[in-house]
Amino acid sequence: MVHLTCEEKAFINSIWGHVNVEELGGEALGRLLVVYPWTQRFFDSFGNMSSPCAIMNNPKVKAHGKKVLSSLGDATKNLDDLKSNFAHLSELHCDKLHVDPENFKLLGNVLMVALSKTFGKEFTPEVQAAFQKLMSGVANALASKYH
Ligand code: HEG
Repeated sequence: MVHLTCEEKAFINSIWGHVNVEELGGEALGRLLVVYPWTQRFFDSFGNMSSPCAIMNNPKVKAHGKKVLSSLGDATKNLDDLKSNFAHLSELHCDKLHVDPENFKLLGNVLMVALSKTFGKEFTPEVQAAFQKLMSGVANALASKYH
């Protein structure tokens, strides 16, 4: 289980206060699909993903990215109990969507890049460290109902 310090929580909340979930979500999910192309198979209803440009401009990618990031935003309000926060989504990803939990870590990777691109200098190493910890907690929580 991860434990976030008060300072780490403050870093996360101050960045999150300036996040545009649609923009950052589209950037992160788009990068997931471009950088790790096998993840595209979960989204075969999303239409044109024939090139990086098509993926990054695909409105369904943006819409789904927004969904994912909004759910992360909810988690930032519940940082001490990520496991119960994500219990339902863990069941969904395991039983219905059959998403291999390894992919949650990949989403963490691309989110770091998207955050760095968006926040530039503000995304300092210690802010990144807080987000890495958050995403490792999220990945664990999302994997917790797998069987
Ligand atoms: Mg998942 C649906 C959150 C990673 C594949 N994901 C969803 C939904 C949420 C969510 C909130 C909508 C649930 C609903 O409709 O009730 N996902 C979420 C988070 C993370 C994540 C917070 C973070 C780490 N998801 C993730 C990854 C994949 C994936 C890495 C696959 C590579 N999610 C996935 C699929 C759906 C969702 C295929 C259903 C999409 C649809 O058809 O609407």
